[in-house]
Amino acid sequence: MVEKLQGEARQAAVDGLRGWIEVDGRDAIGKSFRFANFNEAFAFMTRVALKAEKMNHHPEWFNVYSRVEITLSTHDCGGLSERDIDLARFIDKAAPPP
Ligand code: HBI
Repeated sequence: MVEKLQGEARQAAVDGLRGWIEVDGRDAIGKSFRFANFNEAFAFMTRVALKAEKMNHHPEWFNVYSRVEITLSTHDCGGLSERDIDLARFIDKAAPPP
């Protein structure tokens, strides 16, 4: 069973990330990414998808052309877990700097 991050541990974990914000109305974090074009956006999504499969932990996401919006939450615990934090860190590394 995955442990849900709560209280100060949750706050510290989210504060340690770069630009991830609380999602309204649910226990999740989100971030929006913008790329030069669809090709760059999809290459990024491919890097994240391969990592997600390896982790068996998957993002919720939405893509239109060069924009990718990502929500991270752990369904198995009904909230945020260390898996979301790990995936968020990877995602930030997988996105070329603006
Ligand atoms: N991805 N975000 C997220 N949260 C989960 O709880 C999760 C997942 N991918 C696979 C997965 N859980 C499996 O453990 C099964 O629950 C499908």
